[in-house]
Amino acid sequence: MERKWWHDAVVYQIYPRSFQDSNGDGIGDLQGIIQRLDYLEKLGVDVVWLSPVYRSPNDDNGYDISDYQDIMEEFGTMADMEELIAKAAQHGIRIVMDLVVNHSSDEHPWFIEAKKSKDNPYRDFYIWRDPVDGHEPNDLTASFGGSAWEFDETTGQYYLHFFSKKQPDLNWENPKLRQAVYDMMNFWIDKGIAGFRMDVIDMIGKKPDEKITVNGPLLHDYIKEMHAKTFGPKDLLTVGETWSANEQIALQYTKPSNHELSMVFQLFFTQLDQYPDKGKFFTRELNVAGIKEIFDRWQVALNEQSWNALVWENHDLPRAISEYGDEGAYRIESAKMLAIMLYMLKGVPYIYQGQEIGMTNCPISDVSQIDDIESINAYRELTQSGQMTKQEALDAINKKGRDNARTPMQWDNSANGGFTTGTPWLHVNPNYQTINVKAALEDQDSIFYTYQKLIQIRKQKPVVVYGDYQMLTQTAPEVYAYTRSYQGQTLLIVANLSAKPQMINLPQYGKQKALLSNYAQGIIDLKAKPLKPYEAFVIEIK
Ligand code: TEU
Ligand code: CA
Repeated sequence: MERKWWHDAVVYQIYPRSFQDSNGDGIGDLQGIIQRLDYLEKLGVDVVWLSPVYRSPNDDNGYDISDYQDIMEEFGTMADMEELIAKAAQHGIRIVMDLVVNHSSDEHPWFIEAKKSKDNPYRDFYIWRDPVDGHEPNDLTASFGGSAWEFDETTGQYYLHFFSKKQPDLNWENPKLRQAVYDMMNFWIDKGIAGFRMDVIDMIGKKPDEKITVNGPLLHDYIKEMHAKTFGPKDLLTVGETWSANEQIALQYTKPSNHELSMVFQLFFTQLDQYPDKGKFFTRELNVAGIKEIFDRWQVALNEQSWNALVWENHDLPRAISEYGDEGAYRIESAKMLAIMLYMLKGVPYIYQGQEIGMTNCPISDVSQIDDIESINAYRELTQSGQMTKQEALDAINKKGRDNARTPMQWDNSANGGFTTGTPWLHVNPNYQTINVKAALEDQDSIFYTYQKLIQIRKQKPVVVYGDYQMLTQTAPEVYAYTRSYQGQTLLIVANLSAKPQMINLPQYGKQKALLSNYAQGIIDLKAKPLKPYEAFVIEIK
């Protein structure tokens, strides 16, 4: 496969609202990110993916855009954005923007115009339908609860919104809308960004009358057109958020010969503690062995034909330690295991802010403490429908709610974790006193240095980026062991995914030293080697 600059890149996702406040208003901003570029360079990341920084009424914290070509006032100005791009480059860091074009904000001028009349030039930038027997056109529902159709009094029609009613879906069947999106993308490409993360891009081919919401018939045509008219002729990184993509569909998006995207996120592991036919707030015991099965399947499926995106956390997901590791006695060991297991696989690592210092979920005790519209609506729907008691709904939100990932970055043990000198827009996790960047940098055995070392190994050893992947099958279901091999060099990675002691028996590898481990290791004898809870290590086979 033709080599690309991003093949050996490491991406760090910043949720700007919660990263660093520079002016004391309690809200993170672009100047705050600029202040922290030294830290990102120390960690060793090459790319920063910024969650949306465009003008927005913040109904969905920036994923509802009212001006794609201007900066949200709370975050700063376009001059700040241009300064960030330039200063990041001085630190060897490129900026990837979040492309949110399945929908806009209802405060975008396009929608304000479209609402005025049925024959407004912008009417067909959105999806309008007549009532049927005085009701919604059909029973499509929105991700944040309720119907996907909102009635507009002015013109007596419904408009489609798969997220909040302040996020009207854009009509991709309209070539004028598509061209307006491409013009906006080229505006940002001309500013020197390095690519796009594409928000729910699997939805832009929707056919609402046939109730097709994802993977619509023209989806890949639209992406090929976008590729040709914007990033394709450039050497940019593009990654799709495609909840509905299995491995086969992922290949359709990402095989270079298809001229679509560089990568898509595999997010199936997020459902390992959920039911197949219920929403994310109905959870059950985590299927630990399923972690190995899913990651192995995607490694094998994409191996030589495409490129994986390796992710545990983002701004929508619970903290990985809380979900797949242990917040208690084994917090540090489990955090390191999750990093070693994931980031030695083949693909581009994506690290979400705070993951590298072992931040955890932040439970709340009252619904008034919730910020996220998804959780607020879910709490109301789950309790009013009688599906859950108030406590059960709070427990579910504490486990899977998106605010868990959005509490402010914990920089030190000063007030508000050093995030702001003002009142933070969202509560800071009280454990900032002990879990913070300052403490991590002062502790050579911290989770931070495991992440830094994993990135260093990736930079020093081409086997990590280009090596063939092979899972070892003769291990317990909750032990994930695999090799990476390239030009005569072999790495062996072993991870006990569970809180239980396990055993591995790999006599073929004899006695070896660990390149990296989450426990102190002497010489490791791979024959009948006991594994402690969450024990993980990387061995360079000699
Ligand atoms: O998320 C897509 C999405 O569907 C998520 O809301 C996810 O389904 C849910 O959080 C369960 O995990 C993208 C953005 O990442 C998210 O922040 C936005 O709210 C959403 O699209 C709308 O733009
Ligand atoms: Ca601020």
